[in-house]
Amino acid sequence: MAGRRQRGPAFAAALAFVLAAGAANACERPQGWTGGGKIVGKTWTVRWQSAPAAIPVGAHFSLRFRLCGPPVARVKVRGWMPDHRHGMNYRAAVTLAGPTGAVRGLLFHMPGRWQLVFDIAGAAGREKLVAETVLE
Ligand SMILES: [Cu+2]
Repeated sequence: MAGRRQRGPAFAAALAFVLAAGAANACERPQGWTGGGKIVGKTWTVRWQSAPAAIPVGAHFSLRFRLCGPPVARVKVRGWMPDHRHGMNYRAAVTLAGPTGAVRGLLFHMPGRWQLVFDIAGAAGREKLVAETVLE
């Protein structure tokens, strides 16, 4: 296949560059975690996993996450519906223990496109990491 043949030395070199550049942000999936997601930002990368694994509509769910990057001082997690320009009706509680954390009290109250937003702050600056999901 032509497509496969094109993945020659140039592709390998590009991949090696990406891997080297991203080494600090490789952010391995914590042991025992399945599913969930990974959001790569400029300063931080977050691995997250929800419980239950399939985010429900109209029921509380929780998250755990691990941040890779410089030390973190504060993390806020919220939901946002970009098409409707509203967030959740609840404020989630984040507990942070070093680079890992847990979020309780998330509730996406209607079907549609939701963003899961991590607002991260530390001495290195601030960053917003966003994952998107569509709930039916
Ligand atoms: Cu909405």
